[in-house]
Amino acid sequence: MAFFKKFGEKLKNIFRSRKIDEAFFEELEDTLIEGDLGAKVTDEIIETLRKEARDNKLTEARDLQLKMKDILSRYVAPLNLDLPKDELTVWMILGVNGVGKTTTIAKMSKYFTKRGQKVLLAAADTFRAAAVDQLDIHADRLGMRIVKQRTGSDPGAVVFDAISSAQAQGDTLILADTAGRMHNKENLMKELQKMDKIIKAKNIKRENYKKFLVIDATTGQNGLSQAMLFHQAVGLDGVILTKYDSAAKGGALIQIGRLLELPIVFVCIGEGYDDIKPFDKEEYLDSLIGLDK
Ligand SMILES: Nc1nc2c(ncn2[C@@H]2O[C@H](COP(=O)(O)OP(=O)(O)O)[C@@H](O)[C@H]2O)c(=O)[nH]1
Ligand SMILES: [Mg+2]
Repeated sequence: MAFFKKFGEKLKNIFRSRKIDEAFFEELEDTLIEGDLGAKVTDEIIETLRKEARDNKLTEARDLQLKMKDILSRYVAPLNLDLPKDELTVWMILGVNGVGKTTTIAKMSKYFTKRGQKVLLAAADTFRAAAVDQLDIHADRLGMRIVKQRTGSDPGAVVFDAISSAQAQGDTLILADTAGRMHNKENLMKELQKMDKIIKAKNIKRENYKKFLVIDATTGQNGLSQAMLFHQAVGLDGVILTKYDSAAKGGALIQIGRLLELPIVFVCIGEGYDDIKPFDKEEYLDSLIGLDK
C-alpha cells in the first residue's frame, strides 16, 4: 500500500540504528500523534514500549519495531466478507456528506456481484436531489438493480420496499445508501434510528443485518468523533475507510479499532470501481510501521 509510504518511512527511520533513549520515545510519540493515532492510544503504545524495553533490558530501537506491530495488531481486525449466498444480507451504509458512501456502494456492488451475490441497491439518501440520481447512474453503468423513490420521500420506506423486493426476487445483498447531513445531527440520528427499527422489524436474520460507517481517511481525528457519534446513535458493526490514496496517514483506523472495537471492512484507494480492497491487517500494519520495505 504505497499510500502509507511517508508515514511508514518516517517510523522506519525512527526505529533504525539508534539507541533507545528519551529522545527516541519523544520522537516516536510526536510521529504517532501526527499520524492520527490520538493522544490516548499513543500514550498507551509508548507506555507499553517503555515497559518492554525496561523488562527486557533492550537498548536498540529496532528491537521495539516488532513489539510495536504486536501492540497494534491487537487493536485492529478485519471483517469476514464471506456472505451467505442463500439468505438476504442487508448493509446500511452510513456517514457524513462527501466521505464517499455512494461511490463505495457502487464499488462494493461490483465486488460482491463478482463473488456470486445478487446485489440490490437501495437509494435511501432521499434528502439531496442529486443523491438518488448519482446512485442510479452507478446502477445503470454496473447493471445493478436499484430501488428508489422521489427525493424527499421517507428513507425508511425505501429500505422497506427494497427488502420486500429483494425477498421477492431472490436478491442476496442489499446495499442501502443513506443521507449524511451533519448540520442537522439530531434529525439525522432520529431518521437512522427509525430506519434501523424498520429493518429490524423485517424478516431477516439479525446477524445478516449490518451498519457500516464510511470514514474519509483525510479527515484524520474527525473520523473518530464521527464513529463515536454514529456508534452511539445506532450501533455500528464496522467501518470502511475511503480516500487512502490521498494524503491519508492511516492512524485513525488504529484508534477506531482500539477505542470502539470495530472491525475494518474495506479500504478504498481511488475513484474507480475497482479501487477497493478488503482490509488486510498484515499489509496495513507492515506499511504503517514501515516493515514492508
Ligand atoms: N480519491 C478518492 N476519492 C474518492 C474515494 N471515494 C470517494 N471518492 C470521491 O469523493 C467524493 C464524494 O463521494 P460520494 O460517494 O459522493 O460521497 P457521499 O456524499 O458520502 O455519498 C466523490 O468525488 C468521489 O469520487 C476514494 O477512495 N479515493
Ligand atoms: Mg451520496
